[in-house]
Amino acid sequence: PNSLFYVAADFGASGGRIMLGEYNGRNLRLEEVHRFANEPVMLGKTLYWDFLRLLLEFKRGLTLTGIRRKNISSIGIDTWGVDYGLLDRRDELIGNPYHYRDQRTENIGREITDNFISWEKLYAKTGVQYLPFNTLFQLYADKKYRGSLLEQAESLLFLPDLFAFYLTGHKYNEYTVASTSQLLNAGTAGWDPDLLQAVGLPGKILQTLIRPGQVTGILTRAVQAETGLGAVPVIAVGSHDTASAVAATPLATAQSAYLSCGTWSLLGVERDRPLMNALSRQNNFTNEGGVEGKIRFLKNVTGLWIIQQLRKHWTENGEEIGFPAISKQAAAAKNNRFVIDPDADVFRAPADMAAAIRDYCGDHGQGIPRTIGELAIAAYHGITGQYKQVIDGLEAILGYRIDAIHMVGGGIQDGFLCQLTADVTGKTVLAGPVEASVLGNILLQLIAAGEVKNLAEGRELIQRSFGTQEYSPQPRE
Ligand code: LRH
Repeated sequence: PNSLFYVAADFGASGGRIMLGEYNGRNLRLEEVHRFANEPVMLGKTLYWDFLRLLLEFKRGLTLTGIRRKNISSIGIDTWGVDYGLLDRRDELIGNPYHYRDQRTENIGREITDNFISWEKLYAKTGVQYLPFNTLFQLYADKKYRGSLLEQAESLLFLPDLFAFYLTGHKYNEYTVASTSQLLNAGTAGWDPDLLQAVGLPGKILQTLIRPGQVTGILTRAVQAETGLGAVPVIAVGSHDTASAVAATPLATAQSAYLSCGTWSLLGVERDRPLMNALSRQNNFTNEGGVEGKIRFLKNVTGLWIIQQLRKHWTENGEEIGFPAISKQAAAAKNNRFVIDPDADVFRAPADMAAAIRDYCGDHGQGIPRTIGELAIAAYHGITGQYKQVIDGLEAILGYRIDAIHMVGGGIQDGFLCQLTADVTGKTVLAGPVEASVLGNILLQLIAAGEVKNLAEGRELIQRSFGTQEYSPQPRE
């Protein structure tokens, strides 16, 4: 039989990629078509995504796709969560989408929970973890600082919805990405009108929620002309990148955890229902929406962001160094006692990550890390130490032992990180696939097309096609 071809557009905080998935009825194969950096722009004091550039790279990727293959079955889009664009009544983009690391949300969560709705109540309603940049908080900041813009807004589209809109002309909000907003009610999995009312936000901007696995439109004639592609359908996939990554994780047992490793580390389990209680709230676990009606019960750990920012710092200071070399030097660091708390506020968006780590270690009586290896090992210890805490928290809340951790995403190309994770947590690590978000994206397209029956069958396909690599925990000195 002839192969089928699917396009996945996957936008992460540090880069995007347009990939082709080839399905021959038995196995899945990936082909990279276009890869590009995602470089946010500081405009004065405000941090924005370079949305126009990202859309341009997306369309360039589609053009390159069309040159390789004429018979594209469909396109799926996934991106990071929480961020959004606002459209006015003429469907024009009002301003450029803000980056979730922008400072304008500082103290906003506090202001809301002090004045409008307590954190206990907000968590009980939404089941969403406290992160300073939850969409609810960002919208409140918009209202506070740029009220006139919010007044003009007719539609809110999360980033994947926004890309899809510019391809098809259709507006909707896909459920998995909407579930990161703190605007959904965990019980109904629909918008929570009380919540918007409590903080005085216009409910009309929210769109119809759609579930992953649905056709949402076809490329507009203009985009067809621009890219050389035909009337290709766009499918709503698990458009939150983490939802796609989890969909493609070949979980070995019901007691397995997943750990999606990119700029962020997302560590948790898949469940059939949300779980909100005092313990989950105190440990700041979130209930995000997954594909096939699943709930992603997980926690955000600041992940490779720290290492990415170290690399940026070194590069800007004339020291070109790649991730494999950083990892190697960390493993060989002479003084390897250093450890940071990667989730401390000082690491959210420091101008100089190396200085931030030196200050942190100095302030915590560890001495000053100086070499590349010492700075990096402080981050590795911090990150894997958090993994251990999250696993302990999960086991306490769930009341069972996690028997393995599936690591997926770009970060698993770092074997040192995988081994250290096994050693620190004492769990077997099963690493793979690397391109989890892309594969989850394609999987949902295969399910929508009826080529793959469901998530379980899809995960078998992923395991069969890509396999996993095992890291056993070694005793630590
Ligand atoms: C990972 C991710 C994560 C969100 C963050 C904003 O890419 O989507 O799940 O919390 O970005």
